Amino acid sequence: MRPYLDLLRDVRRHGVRKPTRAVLRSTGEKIDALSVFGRQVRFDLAAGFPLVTTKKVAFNAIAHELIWFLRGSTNIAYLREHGVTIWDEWADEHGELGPVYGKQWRSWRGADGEVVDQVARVVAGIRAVVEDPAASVGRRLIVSAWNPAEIEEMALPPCHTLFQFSVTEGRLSCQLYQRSADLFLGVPFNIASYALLTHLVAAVTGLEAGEFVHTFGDAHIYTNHLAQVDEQLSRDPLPLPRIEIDAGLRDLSAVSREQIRLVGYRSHAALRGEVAV
Ligand code: UFP
Repeated sequence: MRPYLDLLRDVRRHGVRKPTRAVLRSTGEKIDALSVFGRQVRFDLAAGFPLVTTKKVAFNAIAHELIWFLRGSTNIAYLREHGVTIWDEWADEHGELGPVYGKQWRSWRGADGEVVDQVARVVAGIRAVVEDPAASVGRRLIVSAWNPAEIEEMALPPCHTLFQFSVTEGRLSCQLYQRSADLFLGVPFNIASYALLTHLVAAVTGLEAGEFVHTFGDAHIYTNHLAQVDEQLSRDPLPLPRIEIDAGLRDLSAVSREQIRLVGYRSHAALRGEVAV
């Protein structure tokens, strides 16, 4: 997890202190962040599954959230059933979040009423590239969650905004553009989520997982997380775990938690930090 820790150190040292719109829920206090604009890190997925080891990260919540996105859901009922609370703060009294990731990924509404399943299209596109490396979709394998016409209706404008796949010599790579990144609390989740997505898409298209490339807009550390970040940076990373995907997986809409196994995850102790909302 060196690339993540190097980025954390970079922003801790060189981030510019800025006011933000975020407040601490406990006190209502406005919170500043140390911030940089524009960074990129990359993870070779053959070298291990990039789950942060310098603190304990809740992989189960990450896996369930991704399954929930892939089902196209925007209601927290599925997450609640599985004890995942990460979206609770944003949901209305019926558990609805508005047209967030699941809606945009699986049923983007076009201007003429056409409904676009971006995930199904991208999987079909990857299969076309496997058949023919010169297929016209090869450099167009994109899923966008940033739907400008629907941003106002979303509980939170998408942080992980757009991702692109690339097929090279039997390996599937994925690059994410993340417009805004809470490096201490959000990013360990985001890295693991997209690494897992890359493994899942590779599994249903008969490819090996290649690289996960993570590109950032505003990458920041909230000032209420500085002590935890310093503690984390004092810890030595441990060997990475592996991920195993059930060989029978065919349909991304029907992935179950049991088809995903995290093997050999060892980490330092959890580090708590209050989320800025
Ligand atoms: N954030 C992440 N990753 C996520 C997510 C949110 O880092 O997956 F949903 C953080 C980034 C930022 C805040 O600190 O949440 C969103 O605030 P804003 O919309 O002002 O960028």
